[in-house]
Formats: sequence, structure tokens, C-alpha cells
Amino acid sequence: MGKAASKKIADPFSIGINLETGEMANPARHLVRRASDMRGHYADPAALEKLIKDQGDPLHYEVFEVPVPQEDGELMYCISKLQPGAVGGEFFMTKGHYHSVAGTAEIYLCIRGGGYMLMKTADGKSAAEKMSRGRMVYVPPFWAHRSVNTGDEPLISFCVYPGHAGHNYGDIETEGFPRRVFQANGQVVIR
Ligand code: S6P
Ligand code: ZN
Repeated sequence: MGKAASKKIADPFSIGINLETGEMANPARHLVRRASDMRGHYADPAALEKLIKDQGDPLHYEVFEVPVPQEDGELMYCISKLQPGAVGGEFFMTKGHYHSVAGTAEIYLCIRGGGYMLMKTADGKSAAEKMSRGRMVYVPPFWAHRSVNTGDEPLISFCVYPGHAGHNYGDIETEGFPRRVFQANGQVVIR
């Protein structure tokens, strides 16, 4: 008897995603991160505090999801929407995470805006892949990933990853990523 026979088989479904705005029909989960949620992540903490004070703790990024069972064999999907801006010259970015089940990959299809996906492994490798409309970034198993918006409009991506992957913020808050993305004299600079 196959595995499917021992488990209730779910019904297929489909949803609409607006490819201009990233809006997902009836998202069941809406994660919101504001500037104050990003403490500890930018190179210039004083600039972040100034932004929080001057701009009333502005929206940083949102994730819209319709959760599927968090099980091996399922595929979780979401829309990630990262606002444009900078903190002390460092472009707005997501916190970044490994997956709790470290050997699980993720696909990001950029549908609007531009930026980079910064990635690192626990044993010291580092990578940056460009994100732009119509470009797909493959995050292999074991790579922590953080997106960075270098444009002047929201960076919107459609993400797909295994249902049981989970999030592990591990060493991100203490060590960050080896590379950061800044604006300098109107240029995008990865240091
Ligand atoms: C999940 C996927 C995204 C991120 C989202 C927020 O594996 O990579 O849904 O959760 O972009 O990022 P973070 O780093 O704050 O969880
Ligand atoms: Zn992920």
C-alpha cells in the first residue's frame, strides 16, 4: 500500500496572485516586520534608531502566506514584499534565516523591483545573486538567505519551499551575513 493511502489526500486548489502588486487572494497569514524588528541587523544601529524615531517605525517588509501542512512532501508558498529604503546607507533587507531542517532548498521568483539575495553557509561560504523581475534565485539546502531591496519600489518575490523546512535565525542576529549592500555616490556597492 502506498504512502498516500495511509494519509488523507488533500484536494487540489488554485489562487490568484497579482503580478504587478504581489497581492495574494485571501492570505491566511500576514507577517509584518517594522524597522524596530530589525534591531541588531544593520551596520549602523544609531541610524536605525533615528529612522524609527523620525519616521514612526516604518513598515519594512511583509510576508503573505496561505499555509499548507508543515510536512515533508508539502510545498509552502508565499509572497515576500520588501519596502525600498536605507539605514545609514545600507539598503533595506530581510532578517534572513536558515531553514530548521537545514537540508531544504527554496526558490524565489522575483516579480517586481530589484535587489540581491545574500546567502551564506555555516562553514563560511558566501554568495550574492541578483534579483529582478522575471529572475529566479535558487537557494540550495544549507544556505541562509536574506533579500535586499536596492531599488526605489517594493521588491516582491514569490517563494516556494518544503512544508517542513521551518525557520532558524541561528547565528544571523549575532554574526549577520559576510556581505552587506550599500548605496554610495548613487551606486550599489556590495562590501
Ligand atoms: C521562508 C521564506 C520567506 C521569508 C520571508 C521573511 O522560508 O524565505 O517567506 O520567511 O521573506 O524573511 P525572514 O528572514 O524575516 O524570515
Ligand atoms: Zn527560507
